[in-house]
Amino acid sequence: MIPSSVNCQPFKDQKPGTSGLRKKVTQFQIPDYLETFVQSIFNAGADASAQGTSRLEGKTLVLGGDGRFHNDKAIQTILKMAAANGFAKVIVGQQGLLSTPAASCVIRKNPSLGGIILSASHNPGGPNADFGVKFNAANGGPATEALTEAIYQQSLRMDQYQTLECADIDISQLGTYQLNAMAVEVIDPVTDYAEMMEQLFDFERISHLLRADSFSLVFDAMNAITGPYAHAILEQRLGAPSGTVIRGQPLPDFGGEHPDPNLAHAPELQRLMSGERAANFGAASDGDGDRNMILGANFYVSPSDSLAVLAANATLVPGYSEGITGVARSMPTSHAVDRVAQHLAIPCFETPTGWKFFGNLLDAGKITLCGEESFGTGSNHLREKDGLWAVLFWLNILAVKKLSVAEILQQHWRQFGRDYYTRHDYEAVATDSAQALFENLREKTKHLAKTQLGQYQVMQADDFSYTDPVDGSISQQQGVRILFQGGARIVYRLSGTGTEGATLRIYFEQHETDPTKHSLDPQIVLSNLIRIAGELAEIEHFTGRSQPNVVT
Ligand code: VG1
Ligand code: CO
Repeated sequence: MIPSSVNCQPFKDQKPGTSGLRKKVTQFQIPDYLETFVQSIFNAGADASAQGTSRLEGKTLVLGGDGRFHNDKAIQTILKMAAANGFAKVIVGQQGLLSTPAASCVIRKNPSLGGIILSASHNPGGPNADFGVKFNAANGGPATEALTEAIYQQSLRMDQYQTLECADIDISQLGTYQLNAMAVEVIDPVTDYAEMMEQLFDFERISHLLRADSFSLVFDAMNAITGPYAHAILEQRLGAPSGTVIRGQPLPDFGGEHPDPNLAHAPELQRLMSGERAANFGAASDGDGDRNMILGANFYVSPSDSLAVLAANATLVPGYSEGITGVARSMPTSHAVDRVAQHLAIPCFETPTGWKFFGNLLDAGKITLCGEESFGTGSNHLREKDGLWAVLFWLNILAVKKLSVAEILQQHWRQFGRDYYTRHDYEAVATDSAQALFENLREKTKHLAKTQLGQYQVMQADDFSYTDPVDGSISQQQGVRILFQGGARIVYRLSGTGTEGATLRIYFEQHETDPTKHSLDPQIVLSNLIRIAGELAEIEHFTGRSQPNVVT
C-alpha cells in the first residue's frame, strides 16, 4: 500500500467552535470534507509539537468517538490518513468507541501527539443530524484557542492530503494490527478510565451504599457512550443492581433523542426520580460522556450548585483528601463556587465558556476542580469534563455524609446562601437576527452603568474579556454581562456548538441568604431579571420569539 497525496480544494467553513468542528453528517459526507480537516489537524499538531522539525513520524495518536452515525466511517478514514502521514501508532477504542473523558485519560497515559475525538456531544445523531471532530493535545485537553486557530488557518489553504488506498481495518477485536508501517492498537475503551476512577474514589464505601436496600440509583446513559462505562463501573464493579443503568446501549442515532442531560430530554429518569417512590439518586450523561445531571428524590441540582457542593466536600473523597488548590468556573456559571473558594481561602478563576480555557490552569496546578453551568464538572485527574466522575464524586459524598441530596443542598445553602440560577435558550434563530440583536445590545451596554433597570441598579455592563493568567493570551467578546448592585446578573452569549442558525443563551442569577426563601422556584425568583433581559435585548423584536425553547 503506497501512501498517496490527494489534491483538494480548501473548504472555508472549518473554523472550530466552542468544542471542535460540528456540522451536519451530510456535510462531513461531502468528498474530502473530513479529510481536509483531519489533514489540517495533523499539520497544525505537527507544527505545535515538533519544535522546528515539523514531523509526525514516530508519533502516537489516540482515536475514538461516541459511536454516533458516521463514527465508523470516519475512524477508517482517519486511520488510513494517520498511516500515510507517518504516525508510528494509533491507539483506538474497540469498535471506534471512546468517551471524551476516557480519550483524555488514554492520551495522558500514553505519550502522544494528542487525540482525535469524534463527537458532536449533546447534539442529536443520525444520518440527518450532527457529527463533530475535535482535537485534544498531548495534555489530554481540548486544543487551545491558538491551536484551533492554527488548524483553521491550515484548512483555509489546504490543497493536498495524505491517505492510503486499502481495505478497512477490523477494529472489532482487541489486539495490535499493522497498517503499513503503523501499528493500530485496539484497546478496551473502559479499562483505563475505570482504573482511574477506582484510584480517586472510595469504591468500598460507595459499593456498600449501592448494595444497601435503603438506597436506589438510576443512571440514564441516554443511548449514548456512557452506557458501557456505567454498566462496567456502577453495576459490575460497584454492585448496583442490574437495571440501574437505563438506556445503556449506545445507538448511532441515540434512539432519535437528544443525548443532552437535562430534564427536558430525560423523561423516564425524571419519572423515576419523582413521587413517593422516587429513587434516592439519579444522574444522566450526554452523547460523549463528559456532562452530568444530578438529581435527588424529587430534587434537581443545578450544575453550578453541584460544582460548589463538590468543592465544599472534596476532602471527603480519597483523591482530594489533601484539599484543593483552587477552583475555576466559566463566566456564565453562578457564583456559588466562588463562595466556597472564599470560605476555603483558595483562588477562584473565571474563564470564558468552553473546557479549553481550564487546561492551562490545571496544567499549572492553579486549580483542582472546575466546572460550567452547562452540566460540566471536572478536575485535575483529566483535562476534560467528566460525567461519570461527577456521579461517583456525589455517590462518595452521599456514602460518607449519609444525607439525602436535598439535605446536602439545604445545608449548603444555609451556610453559603442560595444562588438562584437559570439559563434560557432560544435555538435556531436566524443568524442575521441574532447578530443584529447582539450589535444593538453591545451598543446599549456602553451606556448602562449606573442606570436603573426595574428594581435593579446596574453596577457594570461589558463584553467579557479574559486574559489567561498562565500564558497571557487574550480572548475577547466572550459574553455580554450586566452586573447589578447586590450581585444579581444577566449574561448573554451566542452558542458555538450549534449546526443550525444561531442559539441565543441568556443566563440569570441572584443570591439569597434568607433560609426561609431557599425553596422557591428559580423561574419565579428570577422573573424580574428575565423580563428586564427580554426588554433590554429586544428579543421579541429581533427574533420574533416571546419565549425560550429550552429552560434549564
Ligand atoms: C456549550 C456549553 C459549554 C460547553 C460546550 C461543549 O457551548 O455552553 O459550556 O463547554 O457546549 O460541551 P455553547 O457554545 O453552545 O454554549 V459538550 O458536552 O457539547 O462538548
Ligand atoms: Co459532551
